[in-house]
Amino acid sequence: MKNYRDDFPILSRTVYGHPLVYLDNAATTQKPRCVVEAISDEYYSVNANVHRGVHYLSQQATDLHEAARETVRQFIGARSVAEIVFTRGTTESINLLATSYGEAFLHEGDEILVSAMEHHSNIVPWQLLRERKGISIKVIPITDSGEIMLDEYESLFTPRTRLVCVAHVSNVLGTVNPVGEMARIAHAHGAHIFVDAAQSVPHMPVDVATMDCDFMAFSGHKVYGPTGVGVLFGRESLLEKMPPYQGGGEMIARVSFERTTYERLPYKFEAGTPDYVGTHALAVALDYVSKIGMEYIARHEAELTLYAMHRLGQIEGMAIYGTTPNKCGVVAFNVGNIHHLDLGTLLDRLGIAVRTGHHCAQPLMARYGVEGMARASFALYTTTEEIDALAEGIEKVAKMF
Ligand code: 7TS
Repeated sequence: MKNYRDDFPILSRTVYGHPLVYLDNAATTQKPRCVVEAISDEYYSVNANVHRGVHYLSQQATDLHEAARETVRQFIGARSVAEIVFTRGTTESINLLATSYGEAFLHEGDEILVSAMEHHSNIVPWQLLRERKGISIKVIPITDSGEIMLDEYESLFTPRTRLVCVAHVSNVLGTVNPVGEMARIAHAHGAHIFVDAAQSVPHMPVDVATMDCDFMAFSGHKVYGPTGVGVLFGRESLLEKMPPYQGGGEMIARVSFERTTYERLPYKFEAGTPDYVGTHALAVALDYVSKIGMEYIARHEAELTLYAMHRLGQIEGMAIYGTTPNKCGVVAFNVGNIHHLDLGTLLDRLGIAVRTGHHCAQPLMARYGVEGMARASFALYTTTEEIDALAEGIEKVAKMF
């Protein structure tokens, strides 16, 4: 693996006098210089609101914003830019989907399926919808090693099942779910499928056509892009039937007090001034990883994950959650009786940044009978030396207890 660390200035800083070992990439990745500079360059030399102006700067900003949509389209293999809705991130994408899809397609007594390993943002919006619409939510169970139980999954379908909501990659277990197979089963039962790709898009090639999903979402900040911008992909034929999520400027064709008509896709779902600097910077981030190669990144991170599973697995008292070989980028664990918060706090003193707690997946914590876990998560710039530092750090901390 070529050393890309020099592209990320923050990686050379120290924390408490130690070189930073940043292993919280599932929460957010660091930003390469080209992304940070794209943001400041646009504010310094282009900035103007998009879509509204005839003037030069507005057109230039609009061109960058719409070029970003095309970059995203290519990156995820969508058919048309009409299928690429810009949002604030995965969470907003799912809230948009739940609200708008729910309005168009779900009725009292309908059922949706949600896996046991979902992030709260792929649970709570569906519960809010349940309160509004009287739908029911069924949980797809997982094995102890952290895999979806496919037979059980299929047996959950009834004639009332409308939608499956599943993470492509779990933010805790790292399991890569068989979303293509799950889509095939969903479609065979006349249901749609939404794939939460927040933890897969940064780590592997993701193609909506290959997955054959109906909807998909990801966040810019987890794939080396800026915060505050994300994507909802939806099949054009479905988005066409769905009502707007929010009302305002940008999303209308014509407004009168008697009757308002909406813009064409995807603008119907993009009320208000978009984060047009963020979308451009996201495109720069996607170009950056494309140039390195998503296959290359996937291979590197698969090696790191294997190495980490092996190295951490040797530590006395180590319990790793998510032991399927088909996992990527994340290792969640507890060590002996050490509280995960103590473990994280003491590792931090050594300059090692891991996340601790429930990882916004409390039902999953309940599934494993724990209150929380520590979690190390990797990125294209992570090295085996950093994993060694983590293992040595854990061993040092464990001696204190
Ligand atoms: N879905 C998954 C699978 C995630 O991992 C996250 C964030 C989200 C949705 C929400 O993304 P957002 O960008 O809208 O916040 N996951 C994490 C995490 O694991 N630690 O911090 C945030």
